[in-house]
Amino acid sequence: MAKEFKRYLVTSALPYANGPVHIGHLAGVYIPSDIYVRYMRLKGRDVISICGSDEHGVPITIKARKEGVTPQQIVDRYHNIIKNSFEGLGISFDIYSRTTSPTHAKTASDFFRKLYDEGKFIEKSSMQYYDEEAKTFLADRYIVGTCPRCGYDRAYGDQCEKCGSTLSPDELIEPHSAVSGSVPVKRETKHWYLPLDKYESTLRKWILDDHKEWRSNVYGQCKSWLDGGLQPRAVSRDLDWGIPVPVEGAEGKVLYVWFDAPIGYISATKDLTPDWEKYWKDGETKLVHFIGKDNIVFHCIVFPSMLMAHGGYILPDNVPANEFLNLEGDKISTSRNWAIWLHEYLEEMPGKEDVLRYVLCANAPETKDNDFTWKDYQARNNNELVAILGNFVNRALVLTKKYYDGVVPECGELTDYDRETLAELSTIKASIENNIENYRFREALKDAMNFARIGNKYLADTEAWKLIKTDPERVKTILYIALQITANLSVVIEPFMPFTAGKILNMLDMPKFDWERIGSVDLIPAGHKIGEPSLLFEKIEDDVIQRQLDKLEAVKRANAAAEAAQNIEPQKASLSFDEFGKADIRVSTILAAERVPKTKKLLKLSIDTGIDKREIVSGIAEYYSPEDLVGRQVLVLVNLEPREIKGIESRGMILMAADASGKLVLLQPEQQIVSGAVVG
Ligand code: B3M
Ligand code: ZN
Repeated sequence: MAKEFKRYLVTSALPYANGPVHIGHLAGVYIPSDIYVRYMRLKGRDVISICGSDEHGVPITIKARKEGVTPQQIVDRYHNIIKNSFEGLGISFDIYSRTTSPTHAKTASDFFRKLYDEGKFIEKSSMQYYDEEAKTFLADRYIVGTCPRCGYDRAYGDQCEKCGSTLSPDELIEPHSAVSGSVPVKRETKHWYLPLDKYESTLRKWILDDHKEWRSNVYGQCKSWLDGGLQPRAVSRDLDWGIPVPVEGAEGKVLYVWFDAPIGYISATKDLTPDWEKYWKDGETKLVHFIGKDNIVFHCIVFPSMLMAHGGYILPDNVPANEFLNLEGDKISTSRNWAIWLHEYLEEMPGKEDVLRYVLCANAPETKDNDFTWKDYQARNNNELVAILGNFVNRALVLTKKYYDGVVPECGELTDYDRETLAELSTIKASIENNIENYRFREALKDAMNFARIGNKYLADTEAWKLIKTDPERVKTILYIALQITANLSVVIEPFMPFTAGKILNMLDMPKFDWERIGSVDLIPAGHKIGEPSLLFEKIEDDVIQRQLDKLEAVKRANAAAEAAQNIEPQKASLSFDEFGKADIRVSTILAAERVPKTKKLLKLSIDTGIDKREIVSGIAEYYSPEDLVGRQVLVLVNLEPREIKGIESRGMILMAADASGKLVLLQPEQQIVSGAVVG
């Protein structure tokens, strides 16, 4: 069993306020952290859950520039959307703060100043990219170029989103400014650096020796950073959005967002409680950072180095970072709008908050990247939530209503089978605890669902509906036990599905139970009258899923069109009138069409060109069915030299263009014209 701490400080990565939250964020960070803290609260532990918006940094200023508004307007907008949508999903932070708060400005500024005063930084001038047109230094994402590792031509100065490599602006091939598009020059500028190398040996011991229990993805990433040798890291930027560097002669410079953001955890705690220091400075507090895998180095190496440089703070006990969640086989991407946005989900799927929480936990990318599909969402809802959990609770309550008018019957003598069933519940309790305390939330959820499986099996095996005629006394005990399992369920599923837990309690007409009472058989007393049963979950039909798939399909099309717009072919070499005049293009009518046997793409078309009737073989079978084509008018280059294709003499070419997805589209005269009319 894990060591008990006096109190628990749980942080969840601060989402950038440059866009809404999507299912990738939820599965990676916020669902696991919420399960963890809800469990801790049920255990009666002293726990606080900290989060807030990360409102500084280049992505926010870029978004503001694009929309022609101020960065403040951007962060105000998204802070509210994010905060409300978290609440809508039942994510139960004790505080959801923001890094533009006055408390944070002071905390981050003082933090920097203390390190500065104590000589913990290196001051260094270097040559950095400068945009002469926009008159600004180009930090991080303001500089774009080709990735030296994978060749992606829209990599940023700090990272390539295609291959995931961490980059520095100097590594980019053919760099240009994201502000003006111009080619930048190098200019000298001064910055402050935190010498991470000074903390390397302490970090090595702390992580590699003392925290071998960390997840292998986290441990492995830390090891490879440490083995590669740590370098001093700049903690300031030339930018006009952020917390000003609190030092003389630092005009136009702000704290690097990755210096200020993690301090945001501390300032949010200050805003939550005057007792904040005991959470951050007492060795008996367990600090846990929930993050996505792209944040590992900042939480395991950079922030701990900052805390050590400052002194007085505890270090995290664990950093359970998840891998990534993909969507329908594709990487989730904010810029390509390839995501399911939480605020939209809540609006489009009202009452289905727990379904999403369930699916994202059951399918959480804990040890490897995982895929979210709407079909899987539907199947898990229908086959697991409806068929197992909802079904059991409904049967227990409806039978109680039917046989006893909703009054909990007396428990008679227990059979061996009853005792075995109840014993299983206590075993599972220990397993859930062990799984949650070790950040294995998928396994913990399976355990919790096993309560419902056991309940279903118990009802099926004991067959109350048959016994009611022959042994009504026994049925009382059976339903008494079924109701106790239901009450137990309301506790074990609370961390995962708080809305459903609340509904069950409502139907039982009972207040919340203590976690430690899981496994008890006297949660609801005999004689208590339960409330009205109603269904916990409803089946999700195909049309609901299809609407979501159609929505994603539309995103795909829009992206393909945008991509195609970027890939328009340059104009070909110029052509004389004479040369053009040689091409004989005629309006023609399709008389018949059939597939060319043993091919996928080819159709044989009989064409009336007005001059004659002839055959043309065309590669459009994937886009048009033969019956669609008969009677249509098309444009045909009729004097192209004949070619034999699959044994058919094809005389001419039908004019077409490809749409954004590569699909071929026929070009048709705007109105009916006599076949043979000359085009030109
Ligand atoms: N905002 C990065 C991210 O959302 C960043 C996390 C900050 S946690 C201190 O991936
Ligand atoms: Zn790359």
